[in-house]
Amino acid sequence: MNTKVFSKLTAAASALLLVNLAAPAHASTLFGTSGIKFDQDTVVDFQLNQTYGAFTSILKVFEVNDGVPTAVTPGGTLFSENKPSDNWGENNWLGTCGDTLTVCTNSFTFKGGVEYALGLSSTLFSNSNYNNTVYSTTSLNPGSTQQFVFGSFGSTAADGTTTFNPTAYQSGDPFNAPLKISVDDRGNANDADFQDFNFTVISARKVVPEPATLGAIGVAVVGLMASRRRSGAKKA
Ligand SMILES: [Ca+2]
Ligand SMILES: [Ca+2]
Ligand SMILES: [Ca+2]
Repeated sequence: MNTKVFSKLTAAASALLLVNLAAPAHASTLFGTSGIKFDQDTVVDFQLNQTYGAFTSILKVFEVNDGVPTAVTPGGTLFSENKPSDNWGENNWLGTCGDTLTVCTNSFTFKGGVEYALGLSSTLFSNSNYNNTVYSTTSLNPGSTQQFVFGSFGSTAADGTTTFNPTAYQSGDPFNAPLKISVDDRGNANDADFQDFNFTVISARKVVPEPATLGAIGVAVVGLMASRRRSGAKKA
C-alpha cells in the first residue's frame, strides 16, 4: 500500500476510534426513582418473576411531560394480570406466569431523550371504582413516596406484613442486566413489602445503526478509494 494512502487510512481509523472512545458506553442513562431516560433509542427486555398482591394489576410504560405521566399506547403495556392471584389469598396472593399472567416476557423501545416512568395500575375485585396507579418515579406519587425498588425484589418472604426499607434501591444499570425491579402497590394497609409485582430487566441494547455516523464513514471510504485510484493512476 502507498504510504500516503496508508497514513490517510490510519488517520481516518484513529479519528473513528477517538469518536468511539469519546462516547461513554451508556452516557446520561437515567433508570430509577428519579426517572427513566436514555440518550438514544434503547430496547429493554423485561421478564415477569411473580406477584404477591391482592389487586389485579397491570404494569405499563408512561411518557412523562412536565411532570404529567401518560400511558404509552399502543405497546406500552408490559404485563397484565387477568385475575387477582393464582388462588385468592393462598400463598400470600401469589400470582405466577401461565396462571394469573399469560404474557411474561415483553420488550419496549424507549426513545432517546424522552422521559418515561413505569406505572403499576391496580383495581380491586371488591370495588370496581377503585383504581390506583403507583409510579417508578417517586415525585409522581402523592406525597412523593417511593413505590418501586431497583435492584431487589423487596421482602419476598411469604408474609404480607413484612416491611422492607427501599431507600438503598433507588436506581440500577439496565445494561448490566439482570436487574430486579419490584413494586409496592400500597395495598394491604401500606405493608411496604415491595414484592407486589416482581420483574426483571433481562437485557437492554441501543438501537443501531446511526444513519449520521454511517454516512460519515461512507464519505470517508469513498474519499479514500478515490485517493487510492488517483495515486494508482500516477504509478501506472
Ligand atoms: Ca395481584
Ligand atoms: Ca404491598
Ligand atoms: Ca404483597
